[in-house]
Amino acid sequence: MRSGNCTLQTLSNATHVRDNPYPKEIDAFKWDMNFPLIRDNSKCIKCMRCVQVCDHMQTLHVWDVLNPGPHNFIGTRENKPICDLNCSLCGQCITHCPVGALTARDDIDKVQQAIADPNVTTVVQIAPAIRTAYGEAFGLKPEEATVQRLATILHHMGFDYVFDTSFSADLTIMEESSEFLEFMKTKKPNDMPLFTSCCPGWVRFAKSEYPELLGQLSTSKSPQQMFGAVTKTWWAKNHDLTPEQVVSVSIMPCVAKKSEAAMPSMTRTDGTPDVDYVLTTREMNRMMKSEFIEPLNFPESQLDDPLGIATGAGMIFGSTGGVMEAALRTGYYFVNHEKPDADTFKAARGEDGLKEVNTELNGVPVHALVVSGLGNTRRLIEDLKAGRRHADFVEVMACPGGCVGGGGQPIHDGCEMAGYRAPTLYKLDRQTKLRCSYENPSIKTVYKEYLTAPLSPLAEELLHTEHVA
Ligand code: HC0
Ligand code: SF4
Repeated sequence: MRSGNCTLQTLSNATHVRDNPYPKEIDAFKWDMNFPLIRDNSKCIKCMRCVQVCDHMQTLHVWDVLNPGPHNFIGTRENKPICDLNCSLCGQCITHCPVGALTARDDIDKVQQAIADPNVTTVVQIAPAIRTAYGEAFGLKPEEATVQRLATILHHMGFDYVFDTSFSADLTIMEESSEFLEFMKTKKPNDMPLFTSCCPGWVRFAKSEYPELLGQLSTSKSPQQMFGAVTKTWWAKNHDLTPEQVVSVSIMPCVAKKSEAAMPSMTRTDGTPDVDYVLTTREMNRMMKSEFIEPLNFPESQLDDPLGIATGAGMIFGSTGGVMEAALRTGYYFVNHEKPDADTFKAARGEDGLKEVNTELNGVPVHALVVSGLGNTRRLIEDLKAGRRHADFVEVMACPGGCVGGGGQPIHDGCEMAGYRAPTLYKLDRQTKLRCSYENPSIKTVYKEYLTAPLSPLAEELLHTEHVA
């Protein structure tokens, strides 16, 4: 999987090492191949990067040195099955591994089978952070790796409809901004804040580390899941399709999104998931390479209507601070009934691990915080609990820099890429005519034809969830 992008392979080639003279290490335990994160110890060179990243950056201690002595190896803490540990599935160990010892579960076959099945309609959603990164594996410049070019490629690969997760990011904002304004009506000054919940790495972290805070997490589903729910109901009905005839695929920069899609709370009453398969950016790139696709040979085309229409607010979701900025833009409109200057809340931008946005909504001061990286998140929560900090609304992203630096993104060994990718999203936001989620014409249609209004009974049923440990 990492052939051609493996530091050890590069060094071995340079030093003419062709064979491995050592016997293949026998795995100390059988890995659960259904888990979204896979470890192959036979490829591990014991560099300890996964241990360092998980311990120091994410403060989760999932990996450890086992069997101290000449036969030591890196494994899970206390050699426990990975699914029994508190792994957030942020995937940062994968993107920091210099070889291919850590990978994400490969779901390409299942997607290719769905594409080949004439009895189903395949729908694919493209996450905000993909538009900044997929071209890196092909040497494209950011301005060449457009989502419109990707739309043509995905159609060529056989997907029937190509849509945009940024559309449902706009939908998430409609629901989450409304939820926040309701929350502020009863919040007392020293109460804990409302936390965003669209990052499944953060939700997994909250469940294992701070279960007492789960009631503070927004009930609004993530854009990935809102997209799935709307596609298998409103959109399917409009196309004379039953939910079973639709296979919903998402392309995400994220490993944790694979587990989010499979959560029982994200399935329909008949037990089928709203999102059937999640591919990481790397998996999509492998699919493209297996079909000998040269992206620059493909022209740009528009994403399909109506779930392919997004505002700039839905696009900046892929960077730390983007969700908060988008939520405040629409929150401002909801209370003032006038369009805000889209740059009003720009204090949310930038790569810092913790940022503050102080503003006022309806004359009420609002103190919003934006945090990325789970170590930073743990420190912030400890400060909030101890009263050393105060906040009304907190955006949390598990990966440093947000999804642009996600664990499913292309790997450039030794380089942190979030700061390189995020500016593309902000550039797209500046270039987009509609920069606030409530302005999205498709969002207006879905409320008019189906959901009626944010937080309506149908919206609550389809677009909201409870977070339980
Ligand atoms: Fe993200 Fe998302 S912004 S979590 O980082 O909210 O993965 O890109 O798709 O769902 O939109 C990831 C990225 C998404 C979701 C959106 C959010
Ligand atoms: Fe996934 Fe984004 Fe959260 Fe990372 S920050 S775990 S990529 S949703």
